[in-house]
Amino acid sequence: MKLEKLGWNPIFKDHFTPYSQENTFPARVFSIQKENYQVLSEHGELTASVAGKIHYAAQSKSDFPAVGDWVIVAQEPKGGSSSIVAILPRQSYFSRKVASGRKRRSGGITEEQVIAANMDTVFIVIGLDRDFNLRRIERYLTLVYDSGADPVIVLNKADICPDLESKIAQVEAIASAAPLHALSAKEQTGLNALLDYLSPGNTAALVGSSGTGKSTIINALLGEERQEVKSLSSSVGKGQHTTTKRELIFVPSGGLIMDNPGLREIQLWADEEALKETFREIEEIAQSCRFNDCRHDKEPQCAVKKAIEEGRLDEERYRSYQKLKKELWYLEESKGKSSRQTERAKWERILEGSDISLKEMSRLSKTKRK
Ligand SMILES: Nc1nc2c(ncn2[C@@H]2O[C@H](COP(=O)(O)OP(=O)(O)OP(=O)(O)O)[C@@H](O)[C@H]2O)c(=O)[nH]1
Ligand SMILES: [Mg+2]
Ligand SMILES: [Zn+2]
Repeated sequence: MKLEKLGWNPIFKDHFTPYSQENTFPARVFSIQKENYQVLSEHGELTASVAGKIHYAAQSKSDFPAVGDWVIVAQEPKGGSSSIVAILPRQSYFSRKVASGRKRRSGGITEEQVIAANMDTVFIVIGLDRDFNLRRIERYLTLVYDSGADPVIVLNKADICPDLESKIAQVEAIASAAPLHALSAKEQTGLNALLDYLSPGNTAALVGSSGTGKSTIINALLGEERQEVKSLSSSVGKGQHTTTKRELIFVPSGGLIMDNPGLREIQLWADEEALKETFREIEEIAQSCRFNDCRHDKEPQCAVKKAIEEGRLDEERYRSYQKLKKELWYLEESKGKSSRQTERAKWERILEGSDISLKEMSRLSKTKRK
């Protein structure tokens, strides 16, 4: 198998150079099951585990390999075990916020979880049924802009949508910069538009709520029932995920596509820049506010408020923007808190068995700083 077919490019090659030695080769992560990483390389498919040094250095979930990652595999001679010793820098990655750690219920440690790495395109799959929701599209768009991959909006289930034109217009009004395709995976219409993003060496991921038809789209592209699909379309919204595994799949056009379990309430993990991309027209309007730091609340001569009054800006959209912005501020705050918690845990580990207590250590380091 040629590495280029798996998405290998000169940038990855550069990153690989320092690792190049006997029994070490680059491979791409295709799927993950518990501790087992299914990878593909020039030597074909194999199962690898993660080397101890990755475990040791990991500060968060995002430091472990994700589906789509290019990794360095070291193989013991004569068919011995294989382990992943490094992850090559990601060229894009789609992630979400997760809470983990002992105090999970009360928020726990805020961590980033990488769902898909090194994607060229992320298809945001929205069902043209009860799933249809402009605010959800904005949330996904922000995450995809943040990932570095190109967002493409896919409106599925066109066959059961009585007002397709109106739905398309509504989406175009809030996401004019992203390509938009309406299709029916069930009736296999409109799917060809997706092939443009799936030529050899290209990788795309499907994201969206459960039941929007991600797996049905894959089956239609493959022309076979490879992925399990929810049996009743009426079960949409029941919260059960049909797909439970993230994995990369070759499509006949030569590209790779990644199926994902549906994400229920997807939590933002992004920078404010990504939000600005999603809401670029609001950012533009805000340029004309009298004050640079206008919060578009009660400030005089606020261009945003004026635009809403004059009907040039939809109030719902503006509220959505404010809501996501608040969420990002909150995220920044909890990131800081979590890194302090991680730091504390690290020091506890280091000081374990020594005579110095954490309190003392912290007093010492404070004195030093003065
Ligand atoms: N009417 C109609 N139903 C569809 C279409 N595509 C998918 N469905 C139905 O929607 C339901 C959910 O489809 P899945 O492909 O399992 O959805 P999914 O996004 O993979 O769901 P998860 O794996 O749970 O995330 C199934 O009953 C499909 O038959 C479509 O184009 N039109
Ligand atoms: Mg599925
Ligand atoms: Zn303003």
